[in-house]
Amino acid sequence: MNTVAKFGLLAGCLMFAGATHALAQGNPPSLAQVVALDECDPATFNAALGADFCKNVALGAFTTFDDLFAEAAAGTPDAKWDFEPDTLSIKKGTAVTVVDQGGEPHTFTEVAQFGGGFVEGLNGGEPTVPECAGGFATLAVAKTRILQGSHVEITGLSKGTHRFECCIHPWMRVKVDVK
Ligand SMILES: [Cu+2]
Repeated sequence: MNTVAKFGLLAGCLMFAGATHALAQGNPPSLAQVVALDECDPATFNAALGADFCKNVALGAFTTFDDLFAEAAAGTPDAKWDFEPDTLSIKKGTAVTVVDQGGEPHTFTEVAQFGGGFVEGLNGGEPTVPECAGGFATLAVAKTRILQGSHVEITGLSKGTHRFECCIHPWMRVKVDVK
């Protein structure tokens, strides 16, 4: 490639970068998505927790009910239970939508500090955080529940750092920085 061609390519890249930047400034994103994932094994979860608790289409990627507890107790909670992404940086006014693409229910509960949820056997020894205490018998916790295939939208987040975790699987955590 000769020098003129190189320069042309560079200029094109710079113009493209400039255009992208302008677009980003003109249209700030109004919605940021978080996905909740799990790979619960329908056979063993439903045997333990009741019919239709786990509606996952696991396609071989499943974790059994007993294994999930064993992994959590060993301090290596199952990474297939996950909120993605783990951190979000958004502008004030942006809504956060959380979609449960897993097979079982989760919660998206704002907590002051990360810690254990309300299922002691999944806490890996961490004490239950106050925001999860009482489980679904507590209205405030039940309101943060997300069922399989549904989503919740979090709006009105103030500037600063917000922490959300699942009160059932407390290693599912998201930090949202609002600027
Ligand atoms: Cu969960």
